[in-house]
Amino acid sequence: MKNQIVTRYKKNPILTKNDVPYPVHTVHNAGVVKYNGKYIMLFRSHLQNGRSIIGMAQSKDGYNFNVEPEPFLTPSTDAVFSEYEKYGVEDVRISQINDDFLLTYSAYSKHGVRIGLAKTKDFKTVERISLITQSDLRNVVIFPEKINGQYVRLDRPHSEISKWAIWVSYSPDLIHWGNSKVIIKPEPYHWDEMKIGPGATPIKTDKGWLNIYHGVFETMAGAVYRLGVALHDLKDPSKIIGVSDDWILQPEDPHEITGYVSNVVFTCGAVLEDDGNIKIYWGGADSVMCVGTAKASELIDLCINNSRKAM
Ligand code: BMA
Repeated sequence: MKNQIVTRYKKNPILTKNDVPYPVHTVHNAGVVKYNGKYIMLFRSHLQNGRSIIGMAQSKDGYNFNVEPEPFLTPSTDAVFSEYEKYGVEDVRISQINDDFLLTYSAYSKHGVRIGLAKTKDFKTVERISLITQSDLRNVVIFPEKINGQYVRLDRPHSEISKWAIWVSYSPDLIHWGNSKVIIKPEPYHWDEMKIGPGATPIKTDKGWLNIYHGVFETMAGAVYRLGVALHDLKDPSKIIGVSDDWILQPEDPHEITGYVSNVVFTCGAVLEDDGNIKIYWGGADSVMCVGTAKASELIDLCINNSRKAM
């Protein structure tokens, strides 16, 4: 077993608050996608009131990003959405289906946290579609194609009687979701024993959908957020082919260990390149953005040959 599955980019962090031309305190938990030969990053930033907005950065090589002068998504003023976004918008995931880029984000308000769905074709204008969950759910990630004629998403509901786990739901139209079921649960006395949640938008490979997720372990010094990987059946993503027993990334660099929230690596986006490498993007300590690469084949191998039980 290789000790380092993810090779960190030597010049991490790749984006910090100092790169943002408007006042923010953090840059983290970004969804990333390739569009028109460029990498588009939608990152979260804390404002000085502690609430979050979403900014956009672009890059030609996936490592050097330039931030747009204005934020990309801020709490809505439209009546339908504003009631549920007053405390901020967070942690965007991007899924391309045909010409549409679907954006799922956490919408916070005094009513709890829900998931908003928005759509863009060009990353210039963005249209909100619907709030697609009640409270409390976070970390909703839509698969980047319809499967068996349906949209499919990974969910992470909150529960008081069960450890927070990864679920799946289906929709005919992106608005109405159902047939939900739990598919991966935290493993007791394990690096992800406290809670798990979907991370990056699932990546299609010939062996299955790669799901790079986050798992949390509670220590005497607080929670540690790490990344793990699971492989889902291509035709039925509710079927888990395997879940790597080992994490693939843990906080190790100084900007992952110390920051707004210490000991956190948290992903919302990864990009598969033509050479079989995956660029994984993660927020370090809820403060900065980092990137590293992993071979798709090695992640698949971990899921198949080093698997723990999914449930
Ligand atoms: C989770 C979310 C993430 C964050 C993580 C670590 O509950 O709020 O956005 O990165 O905690 O603080």
